[in-house]
Amino acid sequence: MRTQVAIIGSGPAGLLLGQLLRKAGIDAVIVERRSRDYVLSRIRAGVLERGTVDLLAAVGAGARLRREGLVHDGFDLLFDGQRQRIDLRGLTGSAVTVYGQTEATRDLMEARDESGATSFYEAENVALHDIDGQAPRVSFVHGGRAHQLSCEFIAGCDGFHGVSRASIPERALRTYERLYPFGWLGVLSETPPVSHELIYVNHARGFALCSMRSSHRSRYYLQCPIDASIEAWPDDRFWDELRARLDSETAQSLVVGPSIEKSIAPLRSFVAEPMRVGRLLLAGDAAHIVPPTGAKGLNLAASDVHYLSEALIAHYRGSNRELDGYSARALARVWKAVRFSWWMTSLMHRFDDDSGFGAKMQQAELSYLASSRAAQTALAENYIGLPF
Ligand code: RFL
Ligand code: PHB
Repeated sequence: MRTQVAIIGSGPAGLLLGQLLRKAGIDAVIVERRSRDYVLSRIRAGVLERGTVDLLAAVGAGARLRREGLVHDGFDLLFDGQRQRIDLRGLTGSAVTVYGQTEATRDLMEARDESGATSFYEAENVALHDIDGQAPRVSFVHGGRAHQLSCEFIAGCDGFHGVSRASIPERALRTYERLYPFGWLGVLSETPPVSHELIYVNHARGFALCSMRSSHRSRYYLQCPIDASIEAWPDDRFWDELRARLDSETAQSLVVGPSIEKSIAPLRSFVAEPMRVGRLLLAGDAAHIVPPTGAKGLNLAASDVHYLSEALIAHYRGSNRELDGYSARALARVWKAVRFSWWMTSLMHRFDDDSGFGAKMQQAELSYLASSRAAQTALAENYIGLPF
């Protein structure tokens, strides 16, 4: 088999790239390790920046998002028992859209099906070859048969644990990492959200987040120990702990119900540089991870893929300048989101801090945020997403 761009991974990065290339008449084949249903069963991001929404619309995957996405003009920070609203619209003139990653992925898959493009799901033993040469290849086993996919470029969109970054010789990459000493325990429930906007909670018992997927479906998170197990968190314990981290008015209006999904995610910041090695181009979680506190991961995947599609389109029109500049251009935006996610994580979580100095810094910063429009504007402009 032969294609112009072999895309590894059918998450948001791979699917969006496939559609952007298709629109420009560039052929791309997707090779994904998991089944479609498995990819759609992962409950992850919920907040889309304006730029991400625009990209989805531009590739014909925006109709349902326009109908069902919830436009949020602000969110609350809850600390010291008080809610401080961050007026995204008033501070920046823009907003974010709450729409599940699962739904965006489904819309992209449907758009891809309609375009008749080739995808291989449940591909085994995916391996990359000759990424340094002029004629890279991807080999894999599908339905018991061995396949070779010859291509001109490989787009590594296979997430943090994928094969793409792992195929790059160690000496060609520099990585930067910070692990946080806690995780997020997430619950999805068929209950109305406790508030019409998101609430990020700084509490002595730990961070909490009240989010949603729709007017009847809620998503809640609790900061938990890094080694916590799901079994130790039956629903009742989760709801009791969440209530304990909310102010009394919010706690009283919390509607609880059986969890329909429950999972624990570790928190980490990670960046691999450069994002291009030979004819392999990394995008999304394959190149970088941010803690979910700033709601940036999926949105970074979208901005990477926007830059990458522009670079590949320019290449096929005869200019290589954009491909040569891809890594630097993408990383400039990535590092700003890494900084913001790290800052918001540091501001809102409980850290082991014997001296109490860290907690005092959080209180001072939160109190400054509450009193300064300039500080709120800096938070808001990062949250709605820096331009790309
Ligand atoms: P994905 O979604 O991980 O997709 C990668 C795909 O590659 C496949 N794959 C392989 N395919 C072939 N061969 C191999 N060897 C392969 N290895 C892996 C995988 O099966 C998968 O289908 O990466 P992508 O496309 O870069 O997208 C990134 C986003 O998924 C991620 O950044 C976000 O989910 C992060 N995130 C959030 N981002 C936001 O922008 N806003 C949010 O509100 C937000 N909330 C979150 C989040 C992530 C979370 N977790 C679980 C870490 C909340 C949570 C709890
Ligand atoms: C979510 O709804 O899953 C969500 C929202 C905001 C975040 C992280 C996750 O910062």
